[in-house]
Amino acid sequence: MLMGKGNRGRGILLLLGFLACFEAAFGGEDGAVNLWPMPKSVSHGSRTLSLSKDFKLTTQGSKYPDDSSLLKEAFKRMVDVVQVNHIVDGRVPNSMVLAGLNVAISSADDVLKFGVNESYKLHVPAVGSLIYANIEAKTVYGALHALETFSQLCHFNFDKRIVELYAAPWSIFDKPRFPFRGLLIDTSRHYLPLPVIKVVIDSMAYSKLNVLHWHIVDEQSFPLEIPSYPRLWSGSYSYSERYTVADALEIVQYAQRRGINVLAEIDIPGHARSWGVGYPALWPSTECNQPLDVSNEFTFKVIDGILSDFSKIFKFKFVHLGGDEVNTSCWSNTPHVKEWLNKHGMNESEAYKYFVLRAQKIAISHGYEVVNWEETFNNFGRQLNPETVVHNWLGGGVAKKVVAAGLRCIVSNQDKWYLDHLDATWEGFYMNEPLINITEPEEQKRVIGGEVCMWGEHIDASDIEQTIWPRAAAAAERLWTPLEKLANDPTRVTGRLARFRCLLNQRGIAAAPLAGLGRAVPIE
Ligand code: CP6
Repeated sequence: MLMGKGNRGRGILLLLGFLACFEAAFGGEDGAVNLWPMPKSVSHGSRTLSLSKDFKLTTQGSKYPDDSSLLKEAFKRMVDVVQVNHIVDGRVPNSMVLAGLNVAISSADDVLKFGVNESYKLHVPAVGSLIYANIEAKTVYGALHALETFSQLCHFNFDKRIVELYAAPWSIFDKPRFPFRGLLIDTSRHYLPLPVIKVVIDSMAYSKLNVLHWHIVDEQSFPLEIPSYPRLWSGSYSYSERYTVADALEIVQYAQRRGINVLAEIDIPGHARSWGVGYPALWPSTECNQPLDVSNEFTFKVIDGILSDFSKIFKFKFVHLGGDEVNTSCWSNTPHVKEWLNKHGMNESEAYKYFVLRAQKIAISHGYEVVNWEETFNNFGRQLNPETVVHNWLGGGVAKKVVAAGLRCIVSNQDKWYLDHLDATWEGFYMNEPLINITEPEEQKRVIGGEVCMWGEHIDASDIEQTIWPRAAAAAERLWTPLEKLANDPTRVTGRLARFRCLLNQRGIAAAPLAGLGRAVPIE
C-alpha cells in the first residue's frame, strides 16, 4: 500500500483514506468540480492528463527570489501529497503527460501581512508538446493556495499506478472573500504538543484558513515561557507541558511558511488564574484568584513584560487581549481592592473598563492592534480604542452593532462556530453567514472575517483532529468562496465536502466522517 512520507505513520487511517476516497476523487468527469473550498471562478474541459514522474517546478517570469525555499518546499509537499513518487513510469503516451508547473509571482516580498494578496490564477492546458501547468500570483501566498488547489485536481489511479488529472484544460481564478479566516486552539485547558499543533496548521492550509488563534494561557495552565517574568510558566501542568520561546518561534515560522498568521492571546483580566501560581501578588487574594488584581501596578508591569516578549515572537499585527467573562464582584469582595476602588471613585464596571483600556494601551505601545472578546464592546462600546477588532462569540448578533459603531469585527457565534459544541453540525457551520443583516458596503468591509473555535476543556491531542474536521472546512468555504457561489442548501455540497474529508484522511489528518452519511463517500 502507498505510504507517503507525510503520513506520520497512521497506516490504518491512510489505508482507509485511500479506499474510501477512491470513487469520490473522480470529480470533473461528470462535470462536477470537487474542489474545497470552491474557487471564485472555474472552467474545465474533458481531457485526462497524467503527471510526469519527474514533475518539475519552474519559475519563469517570476520576481520572487525564494531565498528561503518557501515556494520550493511547498511544491515538494504538494508533490508528496499527490504521491508523484509512486508513479510507475512509461504507461502514458507523451502527448498526455503533464511535465511540470510554472509559478510566476509578481512580488519579491514575502512578509505575511494582514490582507496580503492571496489571489491566484491556475491554468492547466490540455494539449502541447511539453505541457506545463501555470500559476500566476501577486505574492507567494497566492501561489501556495494555487498549489493546494492543484493538488486537489490530482488523483492517484491505483489501477495504473499513475497520478491523473481529469477534465483538462482547467482555468481557475480565485481569491478569498474575507482576509481573516481563523481557527482557535486552546493550550491552557489541555496541552497540545508541537507536532499536534503542526498537524493542525497543515490541515488549515488544506482548507485555506489563514489565522491560527492561539489561546495560549487561561485559568487552568500557563504553558508558555515568558523571559521577562520567568516564574509565569510555573503555572504549567508539568515541565513537559510547556512551550519554550524557541517552540513558539518554531510554530510561528511553520505557520508563516504555509501562509498562516498566529494570533496570540492572553485573556485578561478574567481568565488568568494560572498567572498567580508563580506570582501570587497577581491574585486579589487566595479566595479571589481571578480576575487579576486591578489595584496592583505589578499586574500591568507583568502584562507589559508579556506583550514585550510577545512582540519578539508574534509578528502578526494583531494581539488578542480577551476580556470576556470577568467576575468583577470578586474585586469588590476583596478588602484591599475595594479600598482602592473607593479611593479612585470607581465601581466594578469602571474598574473593568480601566483594566481593558489600560491593557489596550500597553499592547498598542508594543506595536499591536488589539482584538477583544465582545463583552468589552457590549460594556464600553466606542470607548474602546477605535482600532479595536471586536470578536463576537455570544449569540446576540453583535457584529451589526460593532460595524455600525465604526469598529471592525470577527464572527465566531458560539451557536454556530464553536467546535467544542459536539452537537453542532457541519451543515450549521456551513450556513453561518458573517454578514447577516449587514448590507452597507462600508460596514461589510469592517467584518474582517470569522473564526471557528476549538476550546480545549474536553479535547486533547488524542481527538483534536476529528473534532475540528470536517466541520471547520464547512466554515472555511463560507469564509473563502464568494457568497453567490455558496450553496443555499448544504445538502448540495455533501458529496464535495465528503471528498475533501477523504483528502484530509489521505494526508494523515484524522477527519471524522460527515454525520448523516452512512459512509464517507457519496454514491452517485
Ligand atoms: N474560555 C474562555 C472559554 C470560553 C470563552 N473564553 C467559552 C465560553 C462558552 C463556551 C465555550 C467557550 N472556554 N477564555 C468565551 C470566549 Cl460555550
